[in-house]
Amino acid sequence: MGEVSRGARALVVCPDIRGMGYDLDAESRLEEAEGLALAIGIVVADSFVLPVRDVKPNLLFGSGQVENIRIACEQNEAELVVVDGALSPIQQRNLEDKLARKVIDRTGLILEIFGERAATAEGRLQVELAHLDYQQSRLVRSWTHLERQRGGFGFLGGPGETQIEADRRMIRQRMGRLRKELEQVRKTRGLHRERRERAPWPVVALVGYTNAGKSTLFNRLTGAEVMAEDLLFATLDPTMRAIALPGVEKAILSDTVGFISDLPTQLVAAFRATLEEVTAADLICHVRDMSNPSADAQKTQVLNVLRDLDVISSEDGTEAIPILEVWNKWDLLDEETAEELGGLAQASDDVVALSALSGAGVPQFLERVGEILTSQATVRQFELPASDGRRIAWLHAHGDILEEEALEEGANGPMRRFTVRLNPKELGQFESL
Ligand SMILES: Nc1nc2c(ncn2[C@@H]2O[C@H](COP(=O)(O)OP(=O)(O)OP(=O)(O)O)[C@@H](O)[C@H]2O)c(=O)[nH]1
Ligand SMILES: [Mg+2]
Repeated sequence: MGEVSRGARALVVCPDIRGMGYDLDAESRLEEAEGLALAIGIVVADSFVLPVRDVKPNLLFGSGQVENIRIACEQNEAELVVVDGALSPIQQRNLEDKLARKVIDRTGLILEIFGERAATAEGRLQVELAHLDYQQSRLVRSWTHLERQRGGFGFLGGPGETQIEADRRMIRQRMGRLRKELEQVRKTRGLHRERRERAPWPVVALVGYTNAGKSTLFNRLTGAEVMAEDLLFATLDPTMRAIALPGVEKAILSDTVGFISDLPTQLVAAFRATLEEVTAADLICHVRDMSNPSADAQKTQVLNVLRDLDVISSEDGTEAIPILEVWNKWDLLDEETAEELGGLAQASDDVVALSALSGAGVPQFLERVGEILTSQATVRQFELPASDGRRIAWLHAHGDILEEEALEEGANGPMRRFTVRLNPKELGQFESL
C-alpha cells in the first residue's frame, strides 16, 4: 500500500486525554505505540506521554506542548511524529505546519502495518478499502489540500497519491468496485467454510492479543512455519492446519490475527470478516502473554471482541463456543508469580499454563483440548447413498439423528441427507467405517 519510510526516525507521543476512559494505562499505551512503530521499521528516537486537559480542536495539544514536541524532534533528529491517538484532518495538518514535520496518527500507523502485512486477496482488498475510507474522511475537510499535493495519508506515498489527485467521486467508485470484489471473495470463502463445516473434523481457533504467542504455538503444534516474531500484527491472514490430539484423530487448528485496543473504526470491519472463521470453531483457545504487565487489560479487550462476534453472550456472559485460556510465556514469569498463577491455573478447568517457546506444558494443553473436544458433541451433515445400509445403520446406532431427508437422485442412485449430533471420537469412527 503506502511506501513506508523504513528507518525513519520518529518521536512517539501518546496523548493522555482527561476523561477518555482508556482501556490501558498511559505507559502501556506508549509502549504499545512504540511496538506499532517498530512493526513497520520506524526507529523510535524518543517517546513520551503528554497529559491533555482540554482537547484543542485545531491542534489537540496545547501550544506549549507542541513547542516541546518540536524541540524534542530537533534534539532527537526526528523526521516524523507519531501521535498515538486519532487526529482530525485539521489537527494533523496544523501539527505538521507547526512542527515542520510529517505527522501520522494511530489509525494511519495501523493501516500502514496492515497494508504491509496483508497477504491474501481478501486481506489486501479489506486494507485498501479501509485506507480509502480513511482518505475519504480526510478529503472532505481538507479539500484545498489537493492542490498542494499534500496527500491525505501522512507521509505515505504510493497508490494513495494518485487517489488523492483524483476526486471524491473516483474514490467512491473505487470503493464500490472493491466492495464487489470483496463480496465475490467472501462468497468463495463462504463456500469453503461450508464445506469445512460439513467435514467431520473439529476446528480449534487460536485467538488473542497481538504478540501473545499464537503463531509460535501454532507452529509448535503443526510444524508449520507461520511468521512468529516479536512484532505487533505479525499475522494478518488466518492459517489452518490439521493436527492430531489425544482421543481426536484429526482436528483443524487455525491461527488468527491478533487484537489490539482502540482499533481504528476503518479496520473493525476488516477484522470482523477475518474473525468470522472463529465463529465456526468448536473450541477457542485464548492465548495470553502472562508476562505482559497489561495482561488483564488485554484479556478484557479480547473478550470484548468475542462478545462482538457473539461468541460470548453480552446478556448473561455464557459462551456459545467453549473457551480455553492458554497462559503463555510461562518461562518469562518470576518464581513468585509463576507459583501464584500456577495455583490458579491448576484450580481451573478452563486454564492451561505453558510456554509455546520452550514447549513446557504443551502436552498437557493438548490433553485438555482433546478432552474438551471429545466431551463435546457437534452437529454434522452427511449425504449417503440410500443403499449404504452399513453406515446408515451405524449412524442410527451411535448418533443422535436430528433430521433425515431424501435428496434428488445422484449418480449412485437415491441419496439421503443426515443431520446428526456426534462427538469427535464418533466422527472419527464413522469416517473410518
Ligand atoms: N519467552 C517466550 N516468548 C514467546 C513465547 N511464545 C511466543 N513468544 C515470543 O513472542 C513473540 C510473539 O509471538 P507470535 O507467535 O508472533 O505472537 P502472535 O500472537 O502470533 O502475534 P500476532 O501475529 O502479532 O498477533 C515472538 O517473539 C515469540 O518468540 C513463550 O512462551 N515464551
Ligand atoms: Mg501471529
